[in-house]
Amino acid sequence: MEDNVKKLIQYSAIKPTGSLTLGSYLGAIKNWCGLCSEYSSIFCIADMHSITIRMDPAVLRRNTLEQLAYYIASGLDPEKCIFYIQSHVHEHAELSWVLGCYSMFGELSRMTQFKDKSAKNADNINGGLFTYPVLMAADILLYNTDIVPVGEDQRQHVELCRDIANRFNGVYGETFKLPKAVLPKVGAKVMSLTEPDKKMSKSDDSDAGSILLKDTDEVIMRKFKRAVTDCETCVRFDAENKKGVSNLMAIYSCVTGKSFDEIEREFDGKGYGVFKPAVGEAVCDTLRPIREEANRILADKAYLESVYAEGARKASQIASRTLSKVYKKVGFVKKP
Ligand code: ATP
Ligand code: LTN
Repeated sequence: MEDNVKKLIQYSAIKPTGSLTLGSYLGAIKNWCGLCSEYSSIFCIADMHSITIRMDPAVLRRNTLEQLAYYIASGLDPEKCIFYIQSHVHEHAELSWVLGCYSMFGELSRMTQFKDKSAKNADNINGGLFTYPVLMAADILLYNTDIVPVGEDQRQHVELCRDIANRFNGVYGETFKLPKAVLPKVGAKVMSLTEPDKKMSKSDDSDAGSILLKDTDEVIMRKFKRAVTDCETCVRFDAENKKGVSNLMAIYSCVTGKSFDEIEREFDGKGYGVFKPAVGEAVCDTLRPIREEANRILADKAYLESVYAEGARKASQIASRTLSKVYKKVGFVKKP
């Protein structure tokens, strides 16, 4: 019965530029899991987006498989979701070209991620970095996506995707659905443990501020014990003046489900020497089963291959329909 009711579609992706972090998990993957029962779910490993920075080919290949293993280990079910690797579905590159012709130089120049990454990689400000959001719009629009669960940093790209889709629809008539970004209430921007005014990121030069999903309990505990706080001793949420502590509270809230009030009460009079290891332990308890399951899945290459082969087949079916519609609308002669 339930299968006859057409569900709305959630679509998201992560680029395999490094090992997934607690930020990617709390900001994106955890939210995907929660939405799975309500939405048809499609999750991509955006390997094409990864080469906007220089990647060692062997590392990119390893990260790609590792990321798929972590998707599954986090609780996403390959029987119910489509998982695929972006470069396996050629329609992404093709729709991206078309959408590039409906994206404006000015709007692409204004993207915060482009400005940040350009400043960070001043010797490699390539065309791919600039048109990155166009490929991302193609990813989303190929699948008639309704919602895109992402972290705060990707909100701007989803907004741009809507603008591009709207512009195209304005010229050619209703073609694309307009997708909406969906952010978690807490955890949409997990900050670095060592520099709490910077986002926790998988491509950071040093990983001292980032918790990697593959970190052992020991490493996780060490990183939390060294987390930057402030010179007070009270556990109180104040995102302006107590960035480090507020970030730790947000993490603790995400992994325990406790509210900020409850957390303040729990650590009343206890100080950071008690608070920081408690956050570390709660994070270990959340990540340990995921890490163990990911390692088990990663050892079974044949299983992983069957998942991404089947995913590419299903994704291509949907993507090719959308691309044909677009090619027709813009006036390309149908291939005999
Ligand atoms: P990179 O360092 O290569 O730019 P990243 O670590 O910033 O990568 P992405 O691959 O860009 O992570 O993001 C994957 C998903 O996780 C996106 O939806 C993004 O919004 C979310 N995300 C990443 N980092 C965080 C974070 N620190 N807090 C919340 N969400 C995050
Ligand atoms: N740019 C995103 C990754 C990404 C994505 C997408 C997210 C690529 N294509 C489509 C949502 C929908 C990032 O996390 N940096």
